[in-house]
Amino acid sequence: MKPGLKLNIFRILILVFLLGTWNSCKKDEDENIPGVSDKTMDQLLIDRLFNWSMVTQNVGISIKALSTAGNPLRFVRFNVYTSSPLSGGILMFCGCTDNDGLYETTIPLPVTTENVTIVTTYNNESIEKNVPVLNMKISALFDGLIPDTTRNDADWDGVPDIFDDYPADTIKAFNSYIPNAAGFNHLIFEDDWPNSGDYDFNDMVISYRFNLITNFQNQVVQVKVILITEATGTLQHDGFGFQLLLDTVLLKRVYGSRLKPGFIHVDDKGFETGQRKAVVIAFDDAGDMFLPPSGGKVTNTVSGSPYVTPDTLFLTIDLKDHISFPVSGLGTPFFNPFIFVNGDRTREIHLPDYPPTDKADSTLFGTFSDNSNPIIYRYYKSRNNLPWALHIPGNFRYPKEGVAINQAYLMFNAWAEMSGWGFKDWYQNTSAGFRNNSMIYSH
Ligand SMILES: [Ca+2]
Ligand SMILES: [Ca+2]
Ligand SMILES: [Ca+2]
Repeated sequence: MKPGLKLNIFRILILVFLLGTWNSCKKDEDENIPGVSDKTMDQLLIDRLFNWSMVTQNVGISIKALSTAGNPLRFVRFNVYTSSPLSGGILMFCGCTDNDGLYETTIPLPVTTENVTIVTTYNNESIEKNVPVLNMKISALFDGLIPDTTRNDADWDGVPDIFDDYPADTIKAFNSYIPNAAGFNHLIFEDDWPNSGDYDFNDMVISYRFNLITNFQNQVVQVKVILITEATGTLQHDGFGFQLLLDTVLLKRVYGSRLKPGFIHVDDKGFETGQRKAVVIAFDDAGDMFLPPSGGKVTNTVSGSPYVTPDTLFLTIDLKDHISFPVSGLGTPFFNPFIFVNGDRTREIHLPDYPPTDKADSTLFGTFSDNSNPIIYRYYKSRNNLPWALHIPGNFRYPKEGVAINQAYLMFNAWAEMSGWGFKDWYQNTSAGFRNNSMIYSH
């Protein structure tokens, strides 16, 4: 253990102790908690290898369906919910069993998720199990199911009508959602790269929900995205796009991008030209669709300034006919997202340790505050190992204009200095001591 790290852990333990003492005597106060690290972003001691992604993990799901006789049952549908649907749980993933009676897939979940609820409805009987997430795995056995041979399957895809979200479409069978059928994940950006900015992470605030549409084999055939631009706390005009892991040869078409003529060049399928992997530019200028309120310079980051309704974009990506991928083969949404800054397509800003696309100007790496080194796959991290973008699951309330994220979220420093192993809920915990609400944007 490095002496610095040891000292850090010691400091954090003291902080935790102080905070605990404070909380026990002053429960309702949520501001000015003594003992919370008041370091500025640049003072943080961040491990060089920390990639800031310790908020979600890919969890393997394995569900088995057996008959009363102990035989595997095919085409049994399972729904995976955030918690019991009887008490407000929301659908995340669903699919059906194969010849071995298995439904297996991969689902990105917040690292704070401890349980999910799995439900099957079989022979009009609904069976529900609450299942823990253990070592990035979810396993469940549903046995004693009575085989039912009377079910209709109008589109002949093998998935009975009662289980088929698309009962008249042979290609499609199920809707699975990230993060779930009602929620959104967040991407937040600083746009001064390669200079360090003010770390308010509101220069571009995007929330999104994916629908991964799968077939009778639980393989993805179509991807739908709801993409909401919530705030642009910047004077620059930025665009947003993402790189898929896939070659465009495997893709049929993308619909829904909002591009003005003459800036972004796309092929007849809608993907950006000159890219080795498929790149979708969702919009080329947030300023075009999301104007600041009259007299204002930034949108939805200054409390008291008129609120602008967030812009919503619907994207659809069709895979080529007869091409499908397991969820894990597609990669984890939002795959490799990025913004590009102020009408300069070559100035891309990605999540830490995610590579640029072929359009990026790589001569900017290692300049100003940036400390990227493509040779060791180190990207978009500063000399102090700080990021320019963060991916945050679920609802997230971003800081006000000019307020660094660690002034709004008081356990951010501890989380970051512990490389994500402590205070994993820094962004979602509303208990006393976790956030300073006066530093968070509201309208
Ligand atoms: Ca069917
Ligand atoms: Ca179908
Ligand atoms: Ca800002």
